[in-house]
Amino acid sequence: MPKLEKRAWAEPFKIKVVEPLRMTTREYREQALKEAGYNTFLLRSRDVYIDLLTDSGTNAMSDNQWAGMMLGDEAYAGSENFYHLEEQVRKYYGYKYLVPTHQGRGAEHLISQILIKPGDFVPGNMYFTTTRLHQELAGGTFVDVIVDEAHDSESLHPFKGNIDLSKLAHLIDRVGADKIAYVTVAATVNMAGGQPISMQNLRDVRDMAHRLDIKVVLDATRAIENAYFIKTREPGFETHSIANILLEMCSYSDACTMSGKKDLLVNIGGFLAMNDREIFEEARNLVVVYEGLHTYGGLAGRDMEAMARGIEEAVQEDHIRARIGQVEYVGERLLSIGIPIVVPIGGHAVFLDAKRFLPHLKQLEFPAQTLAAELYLESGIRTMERGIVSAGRDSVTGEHTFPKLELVRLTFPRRVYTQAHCDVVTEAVEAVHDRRHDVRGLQMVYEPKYLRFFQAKFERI
Ligand code: PM9
Repeated sequence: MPKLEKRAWAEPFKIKVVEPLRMTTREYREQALKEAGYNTFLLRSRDVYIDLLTDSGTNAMSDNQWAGMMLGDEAYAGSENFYHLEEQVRKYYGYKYLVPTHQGRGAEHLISQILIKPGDFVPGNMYFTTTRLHQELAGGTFVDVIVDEAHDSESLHPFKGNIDLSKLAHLIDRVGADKIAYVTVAATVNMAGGQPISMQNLRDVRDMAHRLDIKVVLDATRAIENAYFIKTREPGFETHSIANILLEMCSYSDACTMSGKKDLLVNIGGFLAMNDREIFEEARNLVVVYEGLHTYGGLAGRDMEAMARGIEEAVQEDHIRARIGQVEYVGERLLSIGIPIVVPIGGHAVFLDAKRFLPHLKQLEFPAQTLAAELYLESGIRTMERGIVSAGRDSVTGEHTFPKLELVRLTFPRRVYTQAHCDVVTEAVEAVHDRRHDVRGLQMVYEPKYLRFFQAKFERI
């Protein structure tokens, strides 16, 4: 008798509340897509069947988190939930000081304003859209110092999020250490395909930066997913707990920006955390201008409570194994039918390689934007472009930047979709792949000034 395949990543929860999904016809979707200017960000959520746009704020909270929402202390100042969150951040991330923000970009705004002077450089392991924009708005120039393998969707390097130390050293030599505002280190690297950074690399970056008195700021948005990859891929960490790996990762940085909407299993929330008292004083002062008082930073007490509880759930081994296991399941199924995706499979998403999927389209015909639109048309599944539209224009020349990676992200919200949904997704991708030669590209007909991917509009060529 043939043996059943083992399902080691089965979900460590059962479902208590459900939300109905709406299916639509192809004709309906054709119209909806046209009205949305072929931009999946402009679709109405009610017109989407399986929503893989993002894992940001789309997670299912646990009964324990919902119970915590009822304990929201909505005092303007000194909310109990702030102190709980502060205690949890100290325990699991290890930083001394906490400033809550409404979401990750609130924290990016504060740290950029505090540490960047006009003319400074900010090296990092590949740009992220909101992070880079805040660095530029503060007068800085982002410089990508990630390893070359990160730009190659077929490289099997286990830590494609690593910083190339020689690129970093070269930049410091060229501009001088006093012109480096800080090193920004993302774990995992979203735009590279959810790829992790190794502990050894984090240690080396910290050593190089600290020798020259340069600060390291970690983007800890998906650091718990990164910790899972360190545990499963980096020799010596097999028996360490996710919580301990996370603490060690954070110990190699001076501060972190955090979007709690990802790892921390909430629908809204973020924070800036740091060890330096002076930076804390400035952040605490600035947060009242942009976000809210330093004990709520734009969040309700109940949101802080949900995030405090979410931290503890997020570091559980069975949770993280199931979360990444689901993404791997989809990625492996797609690989088995010859679909070009970024390998190794990332933590939060499977990334289709639109350049190899639609090789007949030029980059200015927006292959990834086109593929995301086609997937929606085919199946009602919503995904996100991560290619030339997301990369935007050069802040100095105003020209398009042409990223090597032209990707469509199938992003999995945590604890939301079932394995049957995963199978529907792979079938939909296969159906578009079967008719890929007939797919025509797009032209951009409206382009907003900032973060154009959110609101740009397109027409079929
Ligand atoms: N990431 C995502 O879908 C949501 C917005 S798309 C621009 O992947 C990192 C690594 C992120 C991130 C958001 C933020 C900003 C910072 N760093 O969205 O402001 O992936 O909470 O976080 C999105 P907020």
